[in-house]
Amino acid sequence: MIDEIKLITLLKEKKLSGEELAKIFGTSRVAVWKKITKLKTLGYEIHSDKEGYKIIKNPDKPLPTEILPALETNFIGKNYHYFEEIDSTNNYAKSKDLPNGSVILAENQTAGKGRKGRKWISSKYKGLYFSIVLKPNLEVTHLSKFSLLFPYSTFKTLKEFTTQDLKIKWPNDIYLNGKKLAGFLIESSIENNLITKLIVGIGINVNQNTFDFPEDLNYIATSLKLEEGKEFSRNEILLKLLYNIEKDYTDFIKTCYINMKDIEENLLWLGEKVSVYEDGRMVLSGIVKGLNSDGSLILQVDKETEEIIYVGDLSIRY
Ligand code: BT5
Repeated sequence: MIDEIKLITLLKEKKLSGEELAKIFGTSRVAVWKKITKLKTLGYEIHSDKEGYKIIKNPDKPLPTEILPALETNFIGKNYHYFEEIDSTNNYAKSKDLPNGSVILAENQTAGKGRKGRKWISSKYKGLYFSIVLKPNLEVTHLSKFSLLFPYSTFKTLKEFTTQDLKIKWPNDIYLNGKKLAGFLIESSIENNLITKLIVGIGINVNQNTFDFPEDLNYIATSLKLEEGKEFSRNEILLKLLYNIEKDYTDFIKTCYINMKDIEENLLWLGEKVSVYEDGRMVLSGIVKGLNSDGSLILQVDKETEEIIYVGDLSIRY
């Protein structure tokens, strides 16, 4: 058997002949040739001449062969499932009993889900669409605070890639220059007041052009490329994000603390008037005042009255 990751590591470093590779892996030259052909179909550019093979360009696809050797985490992503196409990574994660920290990523989702039956559009090879399976065994009272951790970690990570106006839209979106850049679908299992399992679905628009979105999303959605005018490495973003989420998650499990003040300072529409909707119906409007320590939103509805909005099926709009 030829270990693909080892083969790729070797061929990124130097040129090696079919014979040398066959010797290293204790296999035949035909088997080596077959593996090289497979790597080419995955998108690796491989130069070959009389002296041998050398990888000259890696695909910017979050393939296991690119992600696993570069992961700097202790458990998130170590069990990594990559699909060219799937219905929904959250559905896949739910249908299997996967270990803590498993990551399921798809290049395309045919039934990508938003909250409350809404859809998430996943243009192939353009964004990052993945789910993380976590088994925190934390008291359910921490759930709304805990749910903010993932958008917050993603926000901090994406800050490293853009200097433009990046904001957290309570409770679970990230906006760039006033348009939606990322969305989160967190599905939880609760037993005896404990959060036993979380499936954290994350969708981030990275290299989409305007025509990659359906027309009705053009005023709502954006990508890093659309705002920054250049392509980004999805692999680099994914690797940093998994690292940051693991760090924040591990800290949270120990302390149940999240820097709510920092989230508050980066809230979309802070100090502005918004309306709150439930099932598409406006139920309240007021000025966004900030966040409580449990992650609920404070709205000033009139001079004397503040209303507290809890993370649920509500959404806010400008
Ligand atoms: C969300 O729901 O924003 C949650 C999105 C979660 C997607 C990830 S991808 C991996 C994992 N597997 C899944 O099946 N899902 C998760 P919500 O807040 O309900 O927003 C949905 C709304 O966002 C839609 O009704 C559209 O208006 C808009 N939308 C859909 N696709 C979008 C996109 N690619 N970019 C920006 N906005 C989008």
